[in-house]
Amino acid sequence: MLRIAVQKSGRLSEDSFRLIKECGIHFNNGVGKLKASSHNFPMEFLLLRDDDIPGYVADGVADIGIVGLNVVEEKEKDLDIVVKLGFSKCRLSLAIPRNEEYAGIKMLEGKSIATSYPKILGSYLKKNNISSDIHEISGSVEIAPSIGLADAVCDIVSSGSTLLSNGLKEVETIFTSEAVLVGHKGLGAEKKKLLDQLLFRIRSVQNGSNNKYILLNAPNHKIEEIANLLPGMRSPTVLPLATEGWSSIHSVINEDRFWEIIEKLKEAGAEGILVVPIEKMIL
Ligand code: PRT
Ligand code: ZN
Repeated sequence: MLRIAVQKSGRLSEDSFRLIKECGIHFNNGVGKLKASSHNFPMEFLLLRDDDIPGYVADGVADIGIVGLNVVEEKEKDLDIVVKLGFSKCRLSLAIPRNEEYAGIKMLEGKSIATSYPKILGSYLKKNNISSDIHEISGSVEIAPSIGLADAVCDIVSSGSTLLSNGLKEVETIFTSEAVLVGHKGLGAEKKKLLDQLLFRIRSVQNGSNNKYILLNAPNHKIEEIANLLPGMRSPTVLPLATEGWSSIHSVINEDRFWEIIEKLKEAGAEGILVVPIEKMIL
């Protein structure tokens, strides 16, 4: 049985549970329950506050966990970062009152900075040879300057609207984060095998969402030119159309180069281009 620690409710929960479901692992998490188990994969779920996840995994109470890299870094526990999950992306940034001129990081020398991330901030300041007064608070960091508690803040930013509506401006990004799968160091062979099975499924889901299935029609004399634009998993599939002299070409293209390839395909004479999402992609 592989025990996974997942945030009970908060910004990581929905995407964590979605990923587990997309991996084909079913479970029932009744309202208010702190534990759940799957009936089709040997996995047990511990539903926790995100701050507790690194500790539970480091101690081996949970074998693996899903948590923000910012929390992993701040907690300084000895863990394996198994795979980055690509959701809950955010950054930890320094911000000062909007009406103040920013003259570089040196201006924070001797100033007070409110944060919930004293360790990450402390090591950033140390690296930059700055000594500031770190004021640790657990929430609502953004109001600290307006109530006179601190000169600046160091907080998680996503869209930036919280800073803006509190009269602050972002001046330095000190850490970038996303959700990660963490693992206990030294898992036994049985658990390692289950983790490998889970990782195989996660990679298939990730490959699926990073790629699109593409179908298009082209005159036969253009097949070679078009096939060269479409590397596919091996090479594109070419099927004859009922109309003489035409074929249907099928392939897979990466999200990153999607629009660039579509433009080139059109120039090369492709018609009736269809693009379909891929649920899973086994490589
Ligand atoms: O209850 P529990 O302790 O489990 O949860 P929590 O309240 O401590 O954490 P939660 O659910 O808010 O966030 C969990 C994780 O999501 C964080 O550790 C980050 O890794 C990630 N994440 C992604 C964020 C944000 N985006 C985010 N925007 N965490 C917090 N915020 C907050 C930020 O603190 C600030 O107050 O949102 C505000 C800024 O958002 P913008 O969009 O206005 O910039
Ligand atoms: Zn938390």
